Amino acid sequence: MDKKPSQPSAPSAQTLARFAEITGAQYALTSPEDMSGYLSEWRDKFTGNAAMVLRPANTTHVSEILKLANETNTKIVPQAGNTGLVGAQIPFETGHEVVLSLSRLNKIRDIDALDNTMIAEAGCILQKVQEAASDVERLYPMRIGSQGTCQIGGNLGSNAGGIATLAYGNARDLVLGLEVVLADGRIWNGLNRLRKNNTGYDLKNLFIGAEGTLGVITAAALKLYPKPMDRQVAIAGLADTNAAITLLALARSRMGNGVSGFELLPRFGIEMVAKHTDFRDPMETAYPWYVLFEITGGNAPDSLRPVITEILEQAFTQGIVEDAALAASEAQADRFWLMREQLTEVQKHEGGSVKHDVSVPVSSVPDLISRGLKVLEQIMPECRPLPYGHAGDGNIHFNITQPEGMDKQAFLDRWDDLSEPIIDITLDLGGSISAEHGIGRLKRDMMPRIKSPVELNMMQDLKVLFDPNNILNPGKVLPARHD
Ligand code: 2HG
Ligand code: ZN
Repeated sequence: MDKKPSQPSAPSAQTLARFAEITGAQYALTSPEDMSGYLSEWRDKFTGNAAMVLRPANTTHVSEILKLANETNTKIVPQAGNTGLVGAQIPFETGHEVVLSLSRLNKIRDIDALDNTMIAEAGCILQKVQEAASDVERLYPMRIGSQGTCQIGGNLGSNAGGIATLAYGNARDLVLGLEVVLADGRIWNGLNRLRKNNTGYDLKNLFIGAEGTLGVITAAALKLYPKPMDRQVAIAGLADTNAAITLLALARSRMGNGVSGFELLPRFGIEMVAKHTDFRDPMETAYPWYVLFEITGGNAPDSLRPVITEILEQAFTQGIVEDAALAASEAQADRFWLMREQLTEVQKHEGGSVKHDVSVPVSSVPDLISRGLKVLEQIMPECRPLPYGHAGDGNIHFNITQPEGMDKQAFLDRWDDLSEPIIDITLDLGGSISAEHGIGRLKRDMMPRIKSPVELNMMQDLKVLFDPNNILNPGKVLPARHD
């Protein structure tokens, strides 16, 4: 399934020496120990080999590296924080590719609170960007579980989503301009900071979400927002998933775009986090479903407290919500969110997990979940479904944890049996098989199924135009034309 790209040969010793001259030998890694952190990702789902890992210091280095790669037909795998979930940043097993790590390009070049913009290099850790914005009383709104390690280049390359998408959009919506190195080494300085610039094709949006297959993003002009004056967070217990969608509509009718997080979790999710972390269920009674939701805005600290209280009271009176716990302090609000973030990690402790990152129209979330659960019950009654996530965006991680006591590999060998019906239901509901994680290696071979020939051909034509020698992350995102 995971076919390797056509890979003529390993780069010669002479070519590798020329790469090392560009970065300096100390930043051209070749030993297995030095390279190991770049050759697999944290879940160990994807592992590979490389001829070298290059750690350039700046855009000029990246440009020289790509120029040489293009001349010598060396395949390049761009990598930022290495937290991606579809294997785009991991080389194949051949050992012929060169990993291009952007992590040393980690400067915030500029921040302008009046313009509400920041220019950040690709290797900046997301949390550093959030903190730099906060230091000038601004908000860079992207929030994802891996924010302490993921980097801006990867966020943009994968068009990452996360928990604030429903209020602020995906990575793509947070970018005004880009600096990109093209496959032949040319540098495009497109670091536009204008809010309005209607001058032809929108090139930046080709590179965002392209997973390093069209060019290497080295810096971005990011949008900042005013820092909200207040934030209120609650966990609500619900009888079913329809109630979640009704609660979302109710919260939005009061707060509009101020609903800045709306995450759905089944009871199993709460139990799993409680089992593996020090999180304790804030409600006495157990409910089948939970929503973790946040509203932000207001004009003073705690000014939204009466609003969230009213929303919850109204929801309770209308029978939408069974019970709710309102975070009593900032620290408790952080703990509620930490519980949600840890849910990704704790799945590992329960063995194998078949993962999905699907989206459907928001109103179809209950349908997706009930149809998915029914079909899984028939295929493997003992499996432990964990459909959770960004219900406010219609984006559900319909993950399936292995049955207790089952051999992990035996469970993972059933991946396609368990996954196919979830994909079928998603497509039947007009949904997408990748809402926020991208395509990478994991979903590449599904592209012909989900894209029309016309759409796929346009993408393949663009690839040839931008990267005629196919040196940039070959074998990721797009199947070869004659596959
Ligand atoms: C999340 O929302 C991430 O926590 C990861 O997108 C989802 O573990 C997953 O499948
Ligand atoms: Zn997610």
